[in-house]
Amino acid sequence: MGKTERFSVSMPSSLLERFDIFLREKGYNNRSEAIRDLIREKLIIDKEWECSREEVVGVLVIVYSLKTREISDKVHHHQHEYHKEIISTLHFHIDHDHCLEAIIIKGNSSRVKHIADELGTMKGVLFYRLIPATTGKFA
Ligand code: NI
Repeated sequence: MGKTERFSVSMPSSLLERFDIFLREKGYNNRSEAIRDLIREKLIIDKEWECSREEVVGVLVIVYSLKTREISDKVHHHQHEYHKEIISTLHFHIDHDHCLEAIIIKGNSSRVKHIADELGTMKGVLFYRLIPATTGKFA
């Protein structure tokens, strides 16, 4: 880490109260540590992932309902189409009718996003979120 600088921040006290609750819940020792992490995440990690010319890795989480006809087969076949990019899939049976999958995708960021959007917007998929993963080497 290079030189450290101090600055002051103004915000409504109601927002600061919520921030302090967040700190306690997450186990941060002080506000500076939490602010540094939030800024790193927003400015550096997301940006690094988006702009990287190298391969990136993302974890796509999807939840789907088995009540949608042939959804399992469709989700499964779709992943075979991207077998070069999809490294691994964890399948979890949430309850009688719902499955969750955590799908690890590797490639350039636009390709990873494209694959995630295709899977996430399939009929019967109730929830999807792509988590950009990074080594944080520029943070
Ligand atoms: Ni299942």
